[in-house]
Amino acid sequence: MSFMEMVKKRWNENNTLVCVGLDPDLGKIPSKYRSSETPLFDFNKDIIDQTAEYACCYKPQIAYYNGVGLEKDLELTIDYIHNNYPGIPVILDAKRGDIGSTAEMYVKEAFTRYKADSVTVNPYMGGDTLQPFLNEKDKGTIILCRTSNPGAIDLQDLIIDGKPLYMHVAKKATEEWNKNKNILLVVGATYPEELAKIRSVIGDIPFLTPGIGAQGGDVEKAVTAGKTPDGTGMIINSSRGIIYAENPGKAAKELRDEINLYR
Ligand code: NUP
Repeated sequence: MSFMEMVKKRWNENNTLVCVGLDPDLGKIPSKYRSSETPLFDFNKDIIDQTAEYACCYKPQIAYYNGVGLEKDLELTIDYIHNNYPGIPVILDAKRGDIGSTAEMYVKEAFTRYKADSVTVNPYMGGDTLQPFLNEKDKGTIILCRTSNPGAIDLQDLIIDGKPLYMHVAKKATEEWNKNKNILLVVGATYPEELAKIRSVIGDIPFLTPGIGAQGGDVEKAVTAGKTPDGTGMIINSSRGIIYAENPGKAAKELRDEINLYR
């Protein structure tokens, strides 16, 4: 089954748009995990077992693993999800993007080495650098469009030919790059007006929407602005807000329920 089909099945059968971000920081996880040889995996395993029922996707950010030399923990985490919760797809958040021959290696990294179902990419270098990802028909290519951080305005909002740069990204993604129907767009929950503006030109292309929880995005505003007419179309991520909650399962359930109020 393709990434897109897996996500749709999860939205509909499990009635959840929640993406659990697996961004464990060695300095922040409980000390009982730190003596293990695979501390991040052990921590993630407990988070996954508590949140699986409420998750439509998991999203590990690669820097939390390779930044500290614990790539093995990332491999074990993705294997664990596939083996124990085969209906839940994994998004590798790596924001890749480079000339075609290098992009081919990034494709190997995401889909052969880590066996992710989808990967985030940066479109700044242009369409040819996205093509190796887009050629993987069954995988998701999630393109940065309007990010959740304050500095998103620095470049993404620059007006070119009467429209902000992020609208050009949305238009190209919809009209030129989506031949295999495997594109999604990153649009932050912290910018509901932009979510609505982009939704108005892209049809049903799904959003990956981070910025809920620790970054302060408003669930009601984000869902109302970003959903598709059938009340889906969004993969709404929370990382720190779930993994460091006193009860991660409860936090994931509460986020699912809050999102569902506005679908
Ligand atoms: O625009 C983006 N904003 C963002 O926070 C695009 C992203 N991929 N992210 C990622 O989402 C970020 O790298 C982190 O992995 C997650 C948000 O984490 P948190 O603020 O929910 O803890």
